[in-house]
Amino acid sequence: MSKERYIEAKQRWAEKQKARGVSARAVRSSDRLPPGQKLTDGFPVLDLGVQPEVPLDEWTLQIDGLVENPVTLTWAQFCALGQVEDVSDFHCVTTWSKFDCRWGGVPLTTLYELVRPSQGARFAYFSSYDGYSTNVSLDKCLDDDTLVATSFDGAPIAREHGGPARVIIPKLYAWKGAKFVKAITFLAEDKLGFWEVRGYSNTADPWTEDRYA
Ligand SMILES: Nc1nc2c(c(=O)[nH]1)N[C@H]1C(S)=C(S)[C@@H](COP(=O)(O)O)O[C@H]1N2
Ligand SMILES: [Mo]
Repeated sequence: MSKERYIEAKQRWAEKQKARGVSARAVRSSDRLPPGQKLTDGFPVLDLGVQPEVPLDEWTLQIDGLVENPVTLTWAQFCALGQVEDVSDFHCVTTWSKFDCRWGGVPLTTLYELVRPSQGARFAYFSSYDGYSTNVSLDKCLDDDTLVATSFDGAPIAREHGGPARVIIPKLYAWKGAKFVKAITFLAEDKLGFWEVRGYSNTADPWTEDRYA
């Protein structure tokens, strides 16, 4: 199941690159604003009140769990992986949306390929340097627009927006994208993250206003 999703995502990515060039965004409906959302020009900051400072020479990204090849990547090793840029919309559950965010980073599919999750892996659990966590089923996040992003608008992601590296999953509400990401764990069974244990929806689909469980 996940393997198929992964291959499909890689195919969509290749088609997108071929058709539109590196920084073009996916085709989407003409009505881009999900129900109940308001468009913002700014970029609000939402976090737990802690913006951890992680020096690049101390930063690592651990990818483990139900995988054949667990890794702990240094910043240099992470940056040596193929970087892409993708433009996507950002929808926060508190009802603001921001269009055309230009993120650069490493596709989740690349990391998936690197660690080789076993057949039984169906969920990803993301942990962050500020103690945050969130969980997503691989069916929803193994997509061509899911990135572990290190740049925004061509510049390193500011600490307040989750630098050095944050997860972007554009098709879900933004709380599913871990800022200050520290680890990605592939799991057979779902495990709820920080907001998910506090009543937020586990599936987080902006188009069906799937906000709270
Ligand atoms: N590590 C971490 N990641 C996080 C959060 C957080 O508190 N800590 N908040 C989430 C929420 S609710 C949203 S809307 C987005 C906000 O990202 P921004 O501050 O860049 O707008 O980050 C998500 N990722
Ligand atoms: Mo949010």
